[in-house]
Amino acid sequence: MGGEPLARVGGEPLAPVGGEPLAPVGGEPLAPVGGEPLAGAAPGQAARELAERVLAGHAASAARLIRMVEDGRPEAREALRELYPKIGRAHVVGVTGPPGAGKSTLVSALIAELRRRGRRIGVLAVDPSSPFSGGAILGDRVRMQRHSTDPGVFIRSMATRGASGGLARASWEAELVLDAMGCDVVLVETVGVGQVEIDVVDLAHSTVVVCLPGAGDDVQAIKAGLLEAADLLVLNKADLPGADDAERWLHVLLHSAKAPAPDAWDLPLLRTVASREEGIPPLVDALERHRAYLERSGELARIEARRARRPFVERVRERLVARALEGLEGPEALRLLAEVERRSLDPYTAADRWVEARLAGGGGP
Ligand SMILES: Nc1nc2c(ncn2[C@@H]2O[C@H](COP(=O)(O)OP(=O)(O)OP(=O)(O)O)[C@@H](O)[C@H]2O)c(=O)[nH]1
Ligand SMILES: [Mg+2]
Repeated sequence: MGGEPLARVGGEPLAPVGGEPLAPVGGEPLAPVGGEPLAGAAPGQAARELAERVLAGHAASAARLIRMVEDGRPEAREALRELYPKIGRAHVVGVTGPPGAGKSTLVSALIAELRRRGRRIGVLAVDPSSPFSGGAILGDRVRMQRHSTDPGVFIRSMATRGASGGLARASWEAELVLDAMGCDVVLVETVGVGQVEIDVVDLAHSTVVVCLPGAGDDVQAIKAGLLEAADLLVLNKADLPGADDAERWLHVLLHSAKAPAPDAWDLPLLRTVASREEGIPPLVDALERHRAYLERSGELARIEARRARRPFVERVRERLVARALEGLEGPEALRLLAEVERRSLDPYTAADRWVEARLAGGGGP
């Protein structure tokens, strides 16, 4: 873990707030941000103190804890354990859609409007380490820069480090930290290119799918399952030629989907020009209506159950994999392997035996 230079760049806080300098914190994974070294105190104590600072809304401590999670530091787990019972307030909004649809510009415009309404905002810009990501983080930095001195806005970019599990994992924890530091709304931006954004949809209470005029590939992206994930559909770049056609087409697409039950959420289609901040207040209104709908309908409880299940399953998977891989260089494993080499045992049976033996010896949870 850690060490790949690209992932490092993506893992930097985009715009640390609360008086932090904007300059990235070198390549040092543990450079103490905010000047509170972790060394010295007992580990449990230090983790508790870090958790307290996060709960008090200290941005540099939040950045630091997210970094610790990404680096797989065991103290991070202790701090998260402290935070977990105290959170669950934030409205998590996923913003996804095809590359270049204007997601970051829209997020920036949403921040401005939400700030006008007095909300505290956290932003996670998830870089899927895809071919599209080359300039994305830099672009995001520029677009969101104007909020970097606002202490009510905390922006963090995260790399997925290749593995799709890595995305769900670190972004789940980062969202938890942002919630703990008092963010009312957490905006999570991902490029809609595949499985990655579906992972993030799993994290969100409300998912905004951003599309743009021009049909072709984005139509495909929407067909590929994004539409089913959408709670709000935004046609951005509504200033471009073809916007009216795209809107008509999207309406057809929406209404060809199954008719919603009378009390179900009616997926709204909104037009925006994010670069000119046009159409943003109706979008924020719709987000607030969706949140209210989730509460009223009981859907929120279902989403919370999904959000609780995901990290649990991930942790179980991690623990089991770690346990099963223990001792793979030891004599028992080598004996099994020798049989596989001699072809007196096939690798499937060998693996079954190994895993069963490892897990049987492990005791309960
Ligand atoms: N004409 C027009 N251009 C826009 C609008 N919104 C964003 N843009 C431009 O579209 C380009 C891409 O915007 P981004 O916000 O970076 O798009 P994105 O979806 O975040 O891009 P990736 O994260 O790289 O997938 C930028 O040059 C924006 O200035 C809009 O409403 N109208
Ligand atoms: Mg972007």
